[in-house]
Amino acid sequence: PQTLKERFAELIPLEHENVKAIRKEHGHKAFGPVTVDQVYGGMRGLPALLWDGSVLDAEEGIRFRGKTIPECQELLPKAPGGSEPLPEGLFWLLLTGEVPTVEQVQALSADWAARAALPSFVEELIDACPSTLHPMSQFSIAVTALNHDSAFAKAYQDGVHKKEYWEPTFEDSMDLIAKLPNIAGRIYRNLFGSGKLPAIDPTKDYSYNLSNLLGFGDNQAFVELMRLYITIHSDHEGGNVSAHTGKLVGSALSDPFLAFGASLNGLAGPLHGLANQEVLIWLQRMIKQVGENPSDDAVKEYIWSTLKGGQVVPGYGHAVLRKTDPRYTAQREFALKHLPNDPLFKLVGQIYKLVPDILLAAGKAKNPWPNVDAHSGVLLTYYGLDQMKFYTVLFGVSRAFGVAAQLIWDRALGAPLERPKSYSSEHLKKMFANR
Ligand code: AMX
Repeated sequence: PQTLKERFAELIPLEHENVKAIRKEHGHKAFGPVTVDQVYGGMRGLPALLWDGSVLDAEEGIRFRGKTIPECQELLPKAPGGSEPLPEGLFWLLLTGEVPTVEQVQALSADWAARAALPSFVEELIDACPSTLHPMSQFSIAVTALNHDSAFAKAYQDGVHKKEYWEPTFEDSMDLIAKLPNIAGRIYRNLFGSGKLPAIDPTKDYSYNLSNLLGFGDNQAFVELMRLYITIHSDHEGGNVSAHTGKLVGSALSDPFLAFGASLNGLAGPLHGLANQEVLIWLQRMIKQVGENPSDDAVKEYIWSTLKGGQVVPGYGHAVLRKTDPRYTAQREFALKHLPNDPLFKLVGQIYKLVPDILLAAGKAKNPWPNVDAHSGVLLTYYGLDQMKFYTVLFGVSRAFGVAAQLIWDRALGAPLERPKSYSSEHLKKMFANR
């Protein structure tokens, strides 16, 4: 069967034509006004980026190449005996817009397994990190260091033609994704696990190998969780901090390792990917304060105390979404299937009933509903991965899929250096004084 690289190469000229036609017909048209408030307000709602893998609708949530999460769960190839989509298939979908065959997905699993080994100096770098260094910082260090062997950086130094940028970017992106399980597994074992890191099994899929490196390879349900987890965390259109950072840094022709290392540093912030860690810390504090089976009133009081303390309720709210995140719903359904009676899952369900009304009553958050991070930690905890400092690393493994797919397209389409215009407050005052 055709490889991903062969299929992608066929799509490049078609997409060049597509973009040319769009720009010819619509290039001069305006989205609407840009307000001064948007400049001060974190550019919320500002249309400014091209991102092909996924688009986020405020009400409906994410679609990967036009497909909802339930559609991906139905259409993408599964592992033998599994019912969750293989992230390999999702990567194919993100890059090509097409659903791959089972054989194509198997070939991708084998390709990634073959690329998975880390340079020994990167292993030593990870091993040299103090156990007090946050796993996300260790992750970022390791990914950045992979730039040592970047095909893109080398090709650029060798004077590669612009038209060929996509090819070493594709190779680097495949290497990047392939090496993440060994990085994540090594960090996890150094910090929390015991025993030697097992070898990658070249006959198994990516999520099995990741699970096995973390010490959960024997647990079929955990492996299934990883397949779902990596699929749903992969991409959330282009404006979120990790995706946008990767695209921005890549636009300077920094290679995919440097670009994605930067993404990880953004993902490590508590308002973005670190929220999955924060949710678990918040839940544990709640249990300590109100006990294991708290009344609704006790939970409400705890939520209010968070808000009154000038803190956010982690896992709730979103910059774009205005309804319950379908990534939350997918994880809730997984929990209903695999751990319906888990006390922590029940607590998360109880909180889901109480937080939105409180956030609405508090009157600030534009979206009172849960996002992806409100649920992921509870599932991991159930299977014994209860070291919450590690949670954002798993988010990072997944986010590489979305960022890498766009980096490859950006280099294939000759995306220019990003350079928006900024103003000082003094300048803005003068500009708008008489308008
Ligand atoms: N708890 C308390 N206050 C909240 C809140 C929450 N969950 N969500 C929003 N607010 C507050 C904001 O802090 C802001 O307060 P301010 O006016 O005093 O600055 C006000 O409501 C308006 O904010 P907004 O327009 O609704 O949200 P935003 O687009 O500025 O921010 C987000 C979005 C996600 C950062 C915010 O909802 C938040 O902090 N949520 C909690 C952290 C979290 O779960 N992050 C993960 C998001 C998903 C992800 O990236 N992984």
